[in-house]
Amino acid sequence: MGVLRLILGDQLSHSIASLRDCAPDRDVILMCEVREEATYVKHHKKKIAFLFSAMRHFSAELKHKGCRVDYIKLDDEGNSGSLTGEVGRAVEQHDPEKIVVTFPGEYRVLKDIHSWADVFDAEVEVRPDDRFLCSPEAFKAWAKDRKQLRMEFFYREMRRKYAILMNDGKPEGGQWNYDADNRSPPKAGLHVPLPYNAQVDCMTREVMDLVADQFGDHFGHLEPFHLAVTRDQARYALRKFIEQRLAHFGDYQDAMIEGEPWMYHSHLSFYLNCGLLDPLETVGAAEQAYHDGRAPLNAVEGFIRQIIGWREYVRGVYWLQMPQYAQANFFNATRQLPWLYWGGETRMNCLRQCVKETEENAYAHHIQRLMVLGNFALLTGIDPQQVNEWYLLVYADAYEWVEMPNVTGMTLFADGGVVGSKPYAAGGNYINKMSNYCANCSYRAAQKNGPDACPFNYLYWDFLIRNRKKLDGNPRLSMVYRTLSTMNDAKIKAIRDDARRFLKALQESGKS
Ligand code: FAD
Ligand code: DLZ
Ligand code: SF4
Repeated sequence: MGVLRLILGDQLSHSIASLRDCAPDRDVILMCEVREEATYVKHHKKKIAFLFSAMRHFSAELKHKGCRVDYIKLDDEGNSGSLTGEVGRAVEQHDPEKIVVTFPGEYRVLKDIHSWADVFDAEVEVRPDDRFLCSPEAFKAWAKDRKQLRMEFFYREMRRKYAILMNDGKPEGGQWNYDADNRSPPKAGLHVPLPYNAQVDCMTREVMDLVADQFGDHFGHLEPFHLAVTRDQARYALRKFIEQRLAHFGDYQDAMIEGEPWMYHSHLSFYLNCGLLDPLETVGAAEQAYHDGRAPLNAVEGFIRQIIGWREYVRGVYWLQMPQYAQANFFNATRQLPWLYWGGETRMNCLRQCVKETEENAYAHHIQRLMVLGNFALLTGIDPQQVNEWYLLVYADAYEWVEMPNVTGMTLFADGGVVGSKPYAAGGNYINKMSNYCANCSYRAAQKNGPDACPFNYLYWDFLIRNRKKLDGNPRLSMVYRTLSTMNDAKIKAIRDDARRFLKALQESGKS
């Protein structure tokens, strides 16, 4: 036999490097549903159903093109339950001249792949994942000798290199970044378009039954299932985003409305991250909408920055910092993840809404992840490893390369400032301004202390007091520490007492 080509669940791209020179008459493509990948963290039921269904559809497309695919279903007899086990069975069955695989999205999988040459006594070729615009090596070269890895400068290089939104070597419109025009609070009566809603076909239904049967104790709802599972469907979702949402993407990027989980976001991360959509085709569609006059520059630039800026940047940080990044804990935070992250009762309406939507959709938008769920974890000092595990399993777009820098770096500042120049800590005022959650909350957003005060208010100052030694030299926090130093002893005592009382009750309400 020829070559054994392994395609992982987040490598569902027909143009992926490991398929490029495939000889249909000699090579075997291996795809496998394995228990280990579904349970090394107990992924949300909808995430497993999404990936298994997308994998099965992709395998059917490959077969339709004439490729030979060994597709191992989760409940197939003999399924060993792990990627290494399945590669081993395929090597035994086919005796390939070599194994080809594309660079994976998680360090733990890369380690396994690197062991295969010895384990199977076979040549293993790991090809670069050139679906990304910046390789780990190129990022390392960019990062070398820089004191700070600021995303904005990285982003400008990507714009120049790929000639995106550029005009005669200058940024379109004269500025690199239009965030000053973005991020309005939600307006009353805003009409948010309905999200893309895929039809559930027989293949997806079969997978949903399998997931209900095998992973019934995992977090999250399977129904309703709304995600695209083929490239054609994902491209349709992209078109719908461009037509219906992109124009307002910038304006309401940070806004949160109760009962509106989707807002004007694209909901394309599911497809970008598993390979159904290509980043360049996605930003190309947005840029075209700008040139056609269908979306303003602030929206289009903001959207493109998320994809060629943040998305590429966090991947670069992940591969630059691993494996020690997984242990980062700048604040030595040790609190257990509270039960409320699993849907446990809480009086805090913002957290209740964001957890409920996460449970239903395996999705929450960026500001819900960062400024509600993440801000709470930061201020209450939850153990970063537990926070990472939660984010990795609850979101259908989560793979470690993208999840970890967003959690450890951007949200928890557990890396001490690799990603962010200061922690994204905020009191209730921010959530009150950017959402309507506070109107339905039993706490009072404007109240600073006492049993009815919004917990974010005193937890914010308590966090700054507790971590003063680590933070007060940070120039970006000098204003807040100056404000803190004007507070009298009684005020400080009220903050500390409220925080202690709240954290004790949180602890007693049960842990994960
Ligand atoms: P949009 O708001 O429409 O943005 C467009 C695209 O830009 C996204 O699809 C995504 O590909 C990219 N993007 C935007 N922000 C980021 C970012 N910070 N990092 C990387 N890509 C970005 N994103 C994931 O894809 N997987 C994760 O596991 C993940 N975990 C996160 C955890 C935390 C704590 C935070 C704060 C952010 C996380 N993000 C993650 C980033 C971001 O929240 C999601 O990409 C976004 O919410 C996905 O929804 P969307 O497709 O509607 O995004
Ligand atoms: C997330 C996931 C799940 C739930 N199941 C599988 C699987 O059964 N088979 C597979 O090849 N990939 C799966 N994945 C995606 C992998 O975990 C992903 O490829 C690695 O995390 C590397 O990014
Ligand atoms: Fe959240 Fe505080 Fe507003 Fe309640 S008052 S919704 S806890 S920010």
